[in-house]
Amino acid sequence: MNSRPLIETATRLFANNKGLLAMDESNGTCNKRFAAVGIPQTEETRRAYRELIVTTQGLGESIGGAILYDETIRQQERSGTPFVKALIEAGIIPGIKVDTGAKELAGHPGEKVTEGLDGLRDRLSEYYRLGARFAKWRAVIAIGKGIPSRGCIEANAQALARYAALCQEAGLVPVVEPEVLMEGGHSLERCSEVTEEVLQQVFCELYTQRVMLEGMILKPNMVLPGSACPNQKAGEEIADATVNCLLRAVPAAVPAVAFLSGGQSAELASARLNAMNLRFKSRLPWALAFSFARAIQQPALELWKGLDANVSAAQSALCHRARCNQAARSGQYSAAMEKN
Ligand code: 5MM
Repeated sequence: MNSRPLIETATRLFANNKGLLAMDESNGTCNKRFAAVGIPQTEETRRAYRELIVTTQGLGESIGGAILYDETIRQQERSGTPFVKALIEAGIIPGIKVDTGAKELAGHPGEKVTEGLDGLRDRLSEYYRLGARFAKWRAVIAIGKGIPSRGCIEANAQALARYAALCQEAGLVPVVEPEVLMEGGHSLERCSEVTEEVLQQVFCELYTQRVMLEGMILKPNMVLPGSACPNQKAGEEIADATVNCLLRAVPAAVPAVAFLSGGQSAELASARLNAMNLRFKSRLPWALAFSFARAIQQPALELWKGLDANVSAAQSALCHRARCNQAARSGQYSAAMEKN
């Protein structure tokens, strides 16, 4: 394994307070998001929407990498320019989601394990040839009565580590995403306890599978009360719980932690990331960044509505959210940014 290009890619992704844009929704997820705002669900509308994103002027000033889906990495602009080329010219490194989805975990009702290891070595080398320089795999952990089980945590952590080792062998930086879901009535403390246990198991497996920590990215959830928990918390409490949990579980050799947004509103996700950097930045061993999908894209998607006439307004909204999150990386985001 040649470590230098991996370390260089991991560094470039987050230079100048940039972060990642997750635009890797599988067709099912993308169609669901389109249906919710009345956009027809076809290959052409998915292509047109992704063209809107990759042609957004100035996006590369705040986005260092974009995570694509298998359909998207092979698509082109109407003019014939491949999306990968457009991203590279905008200064954005192309990435690719390589898991094949979370499936029911046998013997564990209500729990899932992410699949996609079969044939992964060959798929990774194809994605490298297509221009990807980093990859992503998401494991999903639910909190509920008696769950998560050790079986679920261990199966997902081992798959994440095997994926990460294969990525590094292929010259791709692995983004390791163990997502503890927000859904449920659990408390902030319960989310913290589960997130810490999951992260510790993930790093134990990454170590066992000989993954080079300097050449990977962690994409965790923020530590939050469940979405149905009556006791919601202020941004400072969430910042403290999240950073303290990460400090206990994430080795200092990891270059960056890039959060998923998980269904938080765009503004809350920015404000919480900002609070973490404001309160802790000088004391952290890793960059605290973002790898949001909904918290960057949702306002743009709602404005676009599938119409050419709305492309420019949607692109402005996309750029705005990317800039807000870039500001949050240095504790410079404020509610006033939303008014301008
Ligand atoms: C958790 O989802 C990831 C981050 O998105 P949010 O910031 O919206 O939480 C995202 O990369 C995710 O993996 C895709 O959007 C959805 O992927 P699937 O495979 O479910 O279509």
